Amino acid sequence: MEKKPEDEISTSLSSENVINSLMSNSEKPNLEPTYIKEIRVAVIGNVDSGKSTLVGCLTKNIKDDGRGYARKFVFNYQHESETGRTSSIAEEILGFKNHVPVDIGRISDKKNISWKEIAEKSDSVITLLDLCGHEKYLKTTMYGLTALLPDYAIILIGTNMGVQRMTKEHLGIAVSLNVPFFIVFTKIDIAPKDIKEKTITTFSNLLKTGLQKTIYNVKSMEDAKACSQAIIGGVVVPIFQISTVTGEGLDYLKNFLANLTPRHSLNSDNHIIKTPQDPTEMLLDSAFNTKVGVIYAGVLSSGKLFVGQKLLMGPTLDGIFKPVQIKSIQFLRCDVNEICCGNSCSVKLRSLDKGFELNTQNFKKGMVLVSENHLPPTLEFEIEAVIVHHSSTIKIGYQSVIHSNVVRQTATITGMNKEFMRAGDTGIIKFKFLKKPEYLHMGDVVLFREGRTRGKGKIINIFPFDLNKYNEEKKNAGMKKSKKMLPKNKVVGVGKENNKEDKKDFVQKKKGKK
Ligand SMILES: Nc1nc2c(ncn2[C@@H]2O[C@H](COP(=O)(O)OP(=O)(O)O)[C@@H](O)[C@H]2O)c(=O)[nH]1
Ligand SMILES: [Mg+2]
Repeated sequence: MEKKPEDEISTSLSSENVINSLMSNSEKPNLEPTYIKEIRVAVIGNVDSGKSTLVGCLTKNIKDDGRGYARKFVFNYQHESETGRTSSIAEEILGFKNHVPVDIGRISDKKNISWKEIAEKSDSVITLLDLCGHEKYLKTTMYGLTALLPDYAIILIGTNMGVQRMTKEHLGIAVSLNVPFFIVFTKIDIAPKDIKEKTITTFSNLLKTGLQKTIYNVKSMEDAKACSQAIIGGVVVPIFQISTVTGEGLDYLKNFLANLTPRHSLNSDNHIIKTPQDPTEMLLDSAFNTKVGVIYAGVLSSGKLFVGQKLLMGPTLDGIFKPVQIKSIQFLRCDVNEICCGNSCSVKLRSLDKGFELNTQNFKKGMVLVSENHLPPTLEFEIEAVIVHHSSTIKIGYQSVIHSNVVRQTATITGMNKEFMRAGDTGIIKFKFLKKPEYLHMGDVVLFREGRTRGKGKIINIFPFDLNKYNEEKKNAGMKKSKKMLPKNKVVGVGKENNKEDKKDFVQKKKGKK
């Protein structure tokens, strides 16, 4: 049965190629773990703006034909190739040695071959995260931006199409998460001059007046290099004008990417990635089955990870952590013995608890791998919030989907420091998760959304989680539910038949037969 790609990052990241790669361990040389620096760059923007095409052109060193040629090398799924629409998150890498792009050899969409070759030749790698532009997949795009901890974001705008609502939505998420971003106006080969000027002016004004950014139009290789440093503070927004069909502007963009610095190495306060000396913490974004067992992928946000290391995995649905051991690690599809924080990787684990089986069913979004001295999981937390968009008022009892790093779960507002909040209001909101305790960090950014409602905040309080109280509450809730499910004077099973009969009756009545 085909999985639902929009729902499962687990199906989209790495999957098939990682699996094959992990299965043929003996054939691959090991990589020096600290040798390569990885920089994750999220590609966002409206559907059809050219995101997958740009990822294909940059990573395969090809030009597009304007009819979907280059994006074919990027898609994860057959149905994506057929419809041309990205519904999952695809990753492709671009390697550099001494800030010069490495020769990728033969073009291949087999990531095992190409990634390994690139990794072996490079001293830095840009991982491009091709996200979905369609509104239908907004939750996947939001999850990609929060869970995969991108260092930077490219906001792509089809110059011929103008600035769309989804472009602004994606821009808002990048700003809320403090991810420095740059703008790429693409398809300049087919944009009429007046539309091109209007699109660029409208968006530049939005950045300048709406967000107080300084924009910089990149027009030379020197500009590109200078901008790769200037972007770090998040104030300067470099702007590129390109065409993937004629190739115009692509060299500047490549030179800019070649000189970017991983954000975590800059010790910026608002970045979640810690140092290799801190306790280990890996934020798991996906789990997938392979012939050799389940593989977990994620970003190492703190400390180091090494083969043989004993760690804890959780929180489970019951809010506990289970002991596991690292069996193998892959970074850029290559086996490594050790890896430092800041990089994404996939791991194979061994359960050290006989009662805990490692499988994709008991993997839940929000799980982490941590050392023993980890933070406690929590059900309730407080944020300093601002309501970005809401049509009426938000009160106690309001429910919303919470995004914070790998956490994505619905929560209810259980407390507020004011009676209600409207769009533009700030205040302190207390949330309680509906399904399970989560692993949160003080100071981390939280985004919440429901329909068109958007809010953001910073975690200022995490309430200790009481396992006994939680289990008691769950038991009570379960009892209430089962009582509700068996209403008095009703025999389960027969009701169904009665309903069928009722329906038949109703239809016959309507047709005037009775
Ligand atoms: N003429 C022209 N077409 C482009 C350019 N970039 C992308 N396209 C075309 O635009 C269409 C949409 O591109 P795609 O990458 O699927 O957009 P996405 O939905 O943002 O990923 C495809 O048919 C591409 O061939 C460009 O620079 N010039
Ligand atoms: Mg796409």
